[in-house]
Amino acid sequence: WAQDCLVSNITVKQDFDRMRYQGTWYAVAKKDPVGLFLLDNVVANFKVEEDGTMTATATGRVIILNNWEMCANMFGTFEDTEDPARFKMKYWGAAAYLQTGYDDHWIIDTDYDNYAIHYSCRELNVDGTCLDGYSFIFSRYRDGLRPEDQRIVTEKKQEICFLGKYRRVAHTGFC
Ligand code: ODT
Repeated sequence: WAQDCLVSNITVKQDFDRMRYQGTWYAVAKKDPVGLFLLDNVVANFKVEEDGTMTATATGRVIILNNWEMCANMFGTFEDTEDPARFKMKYWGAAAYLQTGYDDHWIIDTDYDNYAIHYSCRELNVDGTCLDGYSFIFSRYRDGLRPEDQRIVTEKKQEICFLGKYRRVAHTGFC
């Protein structure tokens, strides 16, 4: 099995169910993009609004203006695409000096009750591989993934060509 690492060949969760995805997810690992923003203590909360739109809030420790450490309160709305697991995420912060953006937001895999693998490629290389992207591994539990979920997560990290590029996301109670 030869891996081409083309972003267009990356597969996502089949029949993604946004209702079951709702609620709290703790980031346990992250592959950073260029100019990383969320450092650690990252917790996301997903919700489906009355009109069916998926939205989320997230908090996390950030360092802004080179030196100022704070908890960022972030908001996101997710635009649907033809694929139920591929969204465009519009995001902004509670304060104007926080990051804003418009990123791909793909749910690579989840079992809804324990683990989730998120992926976003911000910039492609000319050959169709990812030049600048980020990914979060989420757990329903603050203390991390269950051993039985680790195998599948490792497999998926490899499939999205980010294996070995993740760091652990600590939960210290800062946020
Ligand atoms: O931290 C980085 O380096 C890049 C990611 C910044 C995006 C933060 C946007 C948060 C918007 C609200 C919550 C959404 C939950 C998203 C889950 C995963 C992707 C951020």
